[in-house]
Amino acid sequence: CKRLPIVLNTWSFTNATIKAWDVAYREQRSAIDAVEEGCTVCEVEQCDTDVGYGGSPDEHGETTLDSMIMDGKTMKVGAVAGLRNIKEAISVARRVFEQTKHTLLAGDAATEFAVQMGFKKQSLSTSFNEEVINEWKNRNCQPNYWQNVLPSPEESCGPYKKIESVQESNEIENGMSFVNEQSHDTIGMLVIDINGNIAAGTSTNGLTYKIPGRVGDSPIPGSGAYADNSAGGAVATGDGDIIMRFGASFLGVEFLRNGYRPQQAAEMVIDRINKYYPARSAAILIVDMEGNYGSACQIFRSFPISIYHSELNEVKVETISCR
Ligand code: SD4
Repeated sequence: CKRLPIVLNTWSFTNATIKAWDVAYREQRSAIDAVEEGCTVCEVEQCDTDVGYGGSPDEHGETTLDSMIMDGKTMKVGAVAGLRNIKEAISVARRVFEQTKHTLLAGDAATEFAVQMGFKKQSLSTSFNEEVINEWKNRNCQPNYWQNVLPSPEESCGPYKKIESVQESNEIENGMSFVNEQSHDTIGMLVIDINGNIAAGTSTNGLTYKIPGRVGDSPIPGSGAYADNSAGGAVATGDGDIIMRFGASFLGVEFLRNGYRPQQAAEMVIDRINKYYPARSAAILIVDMEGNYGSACQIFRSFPISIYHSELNEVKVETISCR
């Protein structure tokens, strides 16, 4: 049975789901429009302070944005990574998709592109960022994402020096923070429109205290999201440094192509990650072209997804427990 159109996204970001549903169902517009406009809701609302401006500051206190959008009909992708000083990350990604032959623009130059496209340059930092960074400095900058390095004694947060002792190194490794229930951030959205075309998108401000320049899985095609009309789509959330090592979303869609059902495919993706990194968080949401979906996760205690499709009268949140 086909439940189209259908909108699904990570976490209980239901306003984003409802917006995408309105675009895909009431306005009967394309999946790609629905993904852009749905994810934009989270960029404006700063969903969980973890999408959009003012959240997840890097070590320097700056918020930077990662986003991508992918069309499963044409396999076109637009993405931005480490986008600075522009709030509308997924719309800039859409411009990369529509106005260029490139796939992914990064950093200051991505900002320059966005300004040329008419987006307004503005600070993404808020007083919330300052609080988060001050609190971190009070904890001597632990945990953070360095490994085998320590802040030099005269500075509380960097410059960092390499450490040689195994004991010191273990202490840091064990104290490292991973994305958890309190610090999840990414909206990943999948939409199949009334014409049976699928699109996928992500938008995030990444990980708190990340090393400046760090890019997560979210803007990487096949890692944070993937969509292909001939098989289905997937979006991932969690510890992007790990998720991208497995091309998790691509992998999930390939499992669909090989005949696995969405739930099996999702579990197989998490199994693959679990074999190497059982202590790092990861969650995946997968949909086939008929609107059947599945999800799986590890380390997060639970993983809610928001859903709207033609058999429902309202948006629904389904939550699974993680291993
Ligand atoms: C990242 N995957 O930048 C994102 C973060 C996230 O739930 O999804 N957290 O690694």
